[in-house]
Amino acid sequence: MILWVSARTTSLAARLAHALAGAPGEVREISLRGGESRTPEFLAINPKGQVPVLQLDAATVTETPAIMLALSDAVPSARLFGTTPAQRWAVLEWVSWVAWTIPGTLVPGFNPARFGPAPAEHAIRVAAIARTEAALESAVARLPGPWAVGEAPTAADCSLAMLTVLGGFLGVAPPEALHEHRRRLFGLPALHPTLLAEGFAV
Ligand SMILES: N[C@@H](CCC(=O)N[C@@H](CS)C(=O)NCC(=O)O)C(=O)O
Repeated sequence: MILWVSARTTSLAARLAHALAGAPGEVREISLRGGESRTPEFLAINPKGQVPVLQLDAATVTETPAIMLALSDAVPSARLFGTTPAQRWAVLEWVSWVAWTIPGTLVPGFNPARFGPAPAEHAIRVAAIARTEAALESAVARLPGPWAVGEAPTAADCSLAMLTVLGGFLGVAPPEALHEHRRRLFGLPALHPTLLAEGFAV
């Protein structure tokens, strides 16, 4: 399998899940700033021109929730979606919520010019920051314990940690419980090579 990513983007969640699962294959990084998601070669892999993308022998999978499921199917022993049907639904709920929250809540803050005329840009950014803070607080209220679902880290934790990283890029510090949650996840030795490759100190 090949997982295509770009450092410090939403692809971090899938990349963390890939590492958490100890999935085989390789991770290939492209530079979005360098326009590498728009090359004919990359568009042939993902016509949407986005990362993450997971290339398997059987299929090419895009969209983070689907990639998380494919990783879980590839390495069932990693239990990326927990151990029971209810846990599977709960993990998918978290992963989907994070995937939806990014464009609906954070993205206008990163690129306000796309969402309104120049005089409105500051207000768009301020509103995005407020929505991000509210989203993170709502996640704290739903966090049942050390991990998002069950007694062990799952794909849900990878998505949640990625959300706090992106929030940080907007200048939103995670609430203490999410900061602690991310520290717990990032403390797992299996994730350290990935974190180093993404430029985090471990
Ligand atoms: N819905 C997709 C969103 C993926 C996405 O937005 N990827 C961005 C990176 S943050 C991207 O590749 N953008 C292409 C570009 O900026 O050229 C998912 O959940 O995987």
